[in-house]
Amino acid sequence: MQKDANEARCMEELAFMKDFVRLCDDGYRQGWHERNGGNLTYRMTTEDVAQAQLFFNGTPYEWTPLDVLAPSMAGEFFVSTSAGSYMRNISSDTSHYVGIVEINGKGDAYRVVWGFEQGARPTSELPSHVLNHAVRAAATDGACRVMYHAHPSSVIAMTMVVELNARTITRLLWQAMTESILAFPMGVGVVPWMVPGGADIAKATSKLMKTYDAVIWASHGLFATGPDFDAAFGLMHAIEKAAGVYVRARCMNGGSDNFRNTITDEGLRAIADEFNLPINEAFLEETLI
Ligand code: 2HA
Ligand code: ZN
Repeated sequence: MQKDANEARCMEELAFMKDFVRLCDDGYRQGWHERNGGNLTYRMTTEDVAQAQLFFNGTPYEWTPLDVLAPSMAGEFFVSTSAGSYMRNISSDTSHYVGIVEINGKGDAYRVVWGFEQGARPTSELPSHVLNHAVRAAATDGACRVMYHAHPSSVIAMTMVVELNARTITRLLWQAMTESILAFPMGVGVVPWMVPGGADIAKATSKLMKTYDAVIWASHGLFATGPDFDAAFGLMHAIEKAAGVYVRARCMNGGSDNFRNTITDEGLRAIADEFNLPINEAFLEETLI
């Protein structure tokens, strides 16, 4: 990685930027990013910033209000997709559709230090991303760095049909396939339908991020987080896969949710025991001893 950084001739050649771009390509190929749907941010490490600084603009842009207050994110640098960018175009025109922003000392404004060429701006969901980063960083002792928003079909379809609460949806996803509880042992949060892009949905989401590393936006999509790009992408992938299994099973079952076979609560507990998972007990039925 160090060798890579020393030899880099531009921002696009740095390892964190390559990983960022790769996730955008992978997400597009999964079909999660119609038009300009979805967005991605990455909270840079001090080593990333040291490497990237060589390529920062001579003069940063003006400070712009964030519309939310995130004091713990003061001084942090984020890589972000741009508002209106199509994920399928990120890899071919990175300095236009991706940029790096610095958060000010109060945690209530940002300025662009690289990228967003030709007048582009950070994602419309930047307030959600920064607030969520603040909450997930606190919940993970600073480990969480990636915040990924996508529009995967099966998750969205599921929210049209099932009761919109975290326990119900988590249980259905856990029961659908064995991998689910391994991938999201604390479960998945759910925000009811809200207007996207503003402070209200940002606050509602960040509240849930205290408990969950993934949050569904009803009739819209999903936020998945993680310490690195693999973890965030993998979480998105696992949740959408489980939702896809649920949707197919329900279709095959004539629309009924009265399934012949699902993983029992006893089975879920056994997985949690075997793999020593920090499972959300409140989402399992109590056992009668
Ligand atoms: O278009 O996904 O939530 C970007 C979005 C807004
Ligand atoms: Zn969206």
